[in-house]
Amino acid sequence: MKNPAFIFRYLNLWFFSISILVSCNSNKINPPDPYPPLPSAAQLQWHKMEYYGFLHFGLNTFTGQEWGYGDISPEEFNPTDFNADQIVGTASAAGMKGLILTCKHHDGFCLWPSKFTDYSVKSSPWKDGKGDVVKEISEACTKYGLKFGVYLSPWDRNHPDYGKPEYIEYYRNQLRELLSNYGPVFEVWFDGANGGNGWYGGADEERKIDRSTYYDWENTWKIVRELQPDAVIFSDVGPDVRWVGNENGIAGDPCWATYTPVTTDSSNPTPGNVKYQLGQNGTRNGEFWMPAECDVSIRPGWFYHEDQDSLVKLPKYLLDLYFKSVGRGASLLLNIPPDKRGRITKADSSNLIEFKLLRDQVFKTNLAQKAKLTASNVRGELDEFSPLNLVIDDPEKYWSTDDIIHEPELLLEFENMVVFNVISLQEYLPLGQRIDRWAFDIWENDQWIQIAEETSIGNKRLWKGKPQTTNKVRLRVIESPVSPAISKIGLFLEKP
Ligand code: FUL
Repeated sequence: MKNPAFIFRYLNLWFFSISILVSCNSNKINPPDPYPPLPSAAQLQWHKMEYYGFLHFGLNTFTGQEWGYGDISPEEFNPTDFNADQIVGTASAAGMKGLILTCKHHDGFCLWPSKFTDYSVKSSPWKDGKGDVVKEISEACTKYGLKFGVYLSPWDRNHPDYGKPEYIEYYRNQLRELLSNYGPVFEVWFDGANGGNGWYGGADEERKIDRSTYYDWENTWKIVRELQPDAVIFSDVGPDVRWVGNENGIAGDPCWATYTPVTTDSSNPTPGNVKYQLGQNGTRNGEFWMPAECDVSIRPGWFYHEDQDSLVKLPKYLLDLYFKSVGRGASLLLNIPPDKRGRITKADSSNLIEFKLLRDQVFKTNLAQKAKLTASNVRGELDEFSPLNLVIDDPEKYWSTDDIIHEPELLLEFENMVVFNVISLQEYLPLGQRIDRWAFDIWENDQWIQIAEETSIGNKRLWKGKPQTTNKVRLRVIESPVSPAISKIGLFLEKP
């Protein structure tokens, strides 16, 4: 019989070698370490939506105002032919993934029969005071497969207690009502306009509030977390989605998904109290994952006004906005206000559908799918991180490199010449926003010609230029603090 000490040593050595092998191997197959800050599960779901609609509807629709003072009688609210199916069906046909409804705008009028005020649809002649716009729109969203979101204006120019602590109680009660009774909500929209003159139950005066403390946002937002944990919270300062800092539908370039909100003084950044212009670009390596949303109206006003029927944004213009919002890693929140009937007008719906057809035309054929894809480096030389992942229909797959390779190249070779003028790139967001800068070359007259050099990618980067004819293109990551993780590449041709 062998010496037990020898057997023990032998076994030890054996285990040691196996563990080295396993650890080498697992080093290789591990995905890259995430590069924080990182998106939450709710933010990742929201990123996928990219394009959704806004519905501004209420007393202003009937009075021609944009910011009602809070003194208009609920009797004025009387849509003659309200049709939630027509509104939501139009948004659905336009390719929108959700709708956010102004359940209460600054005038304080509620589109649902709130238990906490009479200043609502229940005091209107519409459906003899038995109607509920929030219910009808949210149910139609479920029917058409759209997500539903709510806008509850923090500023209320009707409420007698606005400016006092009692109003916060009222506001939170309303928030609870909306988040409890109308099914799943994907986004809760908190506006930054608050405080100023108003009716305030007849006081008819100016009421200023301390924007950094009055709403005690931390605790108000807790209600959203509690009642709708899958929803994202939008405001000038997120915490999940930030205002892009303008109402033109255009993100900055670059537009980082990360952001550190700051104020001009030492106060706490809150909605209405932040250097909002910084939201356009965000903050590279900022403190929070807080991507931008670009809100814009299809018309000059947020509410429907008949005299703006000839000023509806044109399909080509909307496509341009799409490139400058979604194409810069942000989302596009396009307002389509129902008219006095309670329907989307013809002018708006035909431009929306035309805009959808334009997008379909551009993104129908991804030429990159015809290419042979090779990369200067593939993480661990494993299929799991292969560049082939860039053209398959699986959002969980991506191309990545070994940890020490930060600036790799990707080659796309075609059997025949291709013509494209749009490049689309997407990063694999669960691992953070990793890439700082990239360039794109085409092969022409036996040499590489650079056609693009850009910065942020994030959820999506769309580049558009002149039509390029070639049989070989190259993506170069030229600045990145870590190994990149890219999930999609697209080459498209937008026809003139
Ligand atoms: C702004 C509001 O004051 C406008 O009326 C509109 O609702 C827009 C979306 O947000 O801050």
